[in-house]
Amino acid sequence: MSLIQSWRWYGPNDPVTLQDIKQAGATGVVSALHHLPHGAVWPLEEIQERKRIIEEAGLQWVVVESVPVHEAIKTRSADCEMYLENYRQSLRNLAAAGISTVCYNFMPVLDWTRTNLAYELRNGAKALYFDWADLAVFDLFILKRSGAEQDYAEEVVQQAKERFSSFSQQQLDELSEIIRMGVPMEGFITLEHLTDSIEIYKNIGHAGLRENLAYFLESIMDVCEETGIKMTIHPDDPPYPILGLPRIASNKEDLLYIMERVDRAPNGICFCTGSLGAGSHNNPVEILKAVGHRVYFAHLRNVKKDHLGNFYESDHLTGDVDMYGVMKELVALNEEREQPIPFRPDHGHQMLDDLHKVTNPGYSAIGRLRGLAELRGLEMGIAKSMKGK
Ligand code: DNO
Repeated sequence: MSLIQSWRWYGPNDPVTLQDIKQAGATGVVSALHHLPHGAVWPLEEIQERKRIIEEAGLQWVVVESVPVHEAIKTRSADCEMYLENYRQSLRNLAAAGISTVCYNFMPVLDWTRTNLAYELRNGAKALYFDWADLAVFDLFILKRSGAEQDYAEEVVQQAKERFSSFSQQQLDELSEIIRMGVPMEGFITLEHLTDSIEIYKNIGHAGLRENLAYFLESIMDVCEETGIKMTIHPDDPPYPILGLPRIASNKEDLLYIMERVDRAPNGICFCTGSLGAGSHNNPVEILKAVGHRVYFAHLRNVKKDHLGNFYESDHLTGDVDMYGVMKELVALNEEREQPIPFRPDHGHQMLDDLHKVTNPGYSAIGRLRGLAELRGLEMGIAKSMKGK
């Protein structure tokens, strides 16, 4: 039994079609109802409709990524109970439609964060990039967060000052947009909203956010157990605090804490090699060994970091993440499972024809097709050589 080779599809508005996905060789689709506002109940009919479209194309909807956790739950503020009930109802509806793996994250306000969506590689392809000095330009001079300077190395602050004086207004606006963007289909957060949220999370802190996650998990686990839904938390991306916001899913200790704190089988992990691998404190293979029994979904991609911790997304097999080691572990885990583990090539370079197309950052077709092909070959080689032993 092989892993389920999957592909993220943003839905009917995604410039990458289901036909493209089939040609790339994936069999599983990872999708979400991105048009629904965060916190709304996902109606059964809409879930069924999405499922029908995917199945009609000859594919299978294997993971929902994501059912977003509303900020009221993350901050445990007014209306939290209502949003929890909505969440449970969405899970019931997904289960009724036959979908059983759900991805989510517990990152405050912002989802994944990059500072450049078109970092040009030597071969002309474009990759996503995270640069501390660019983040500091945003933090110090655009957001103007109080006390921000203390959060950066002196060298980074210096670089940020130089860059700020050389950037044009257009460059600054672009940087600001890139940082405030999460999932492309789900819009931007405003500077004011971000500033207010940072203040709210300051009071919640690391311990408070952990409590809020535990509360969230405890309040949905019964429904998960009744319906067979498996939840998978996506690690923080990047895996350290940014903009003064607390982070609680950034390393092995965090993931173990989450699993042990709410020690129930549906409380699982989306193992994202690129997110974890962006932290020099993390060894993804070692983390997978520690948490593997609760990994129900994987994102496979690679990163290359420099001495300051800046990183770009490298080719899937080459970079700081030992992809061979990760795949070996995943294949072994998968052998033990009744249900195969889905993985998707997470992000890909914008390359070849895609350089001339409008694509969703990280989610163009050809770069992911390359990633999937490489990962699929790696999986096959490992699986065959393991059998031979
Ligand atoms: C980025 C993705 C994330 C992920 C969410 C899960 O490419 O990995 O946006 O979907 O964080 O909730």
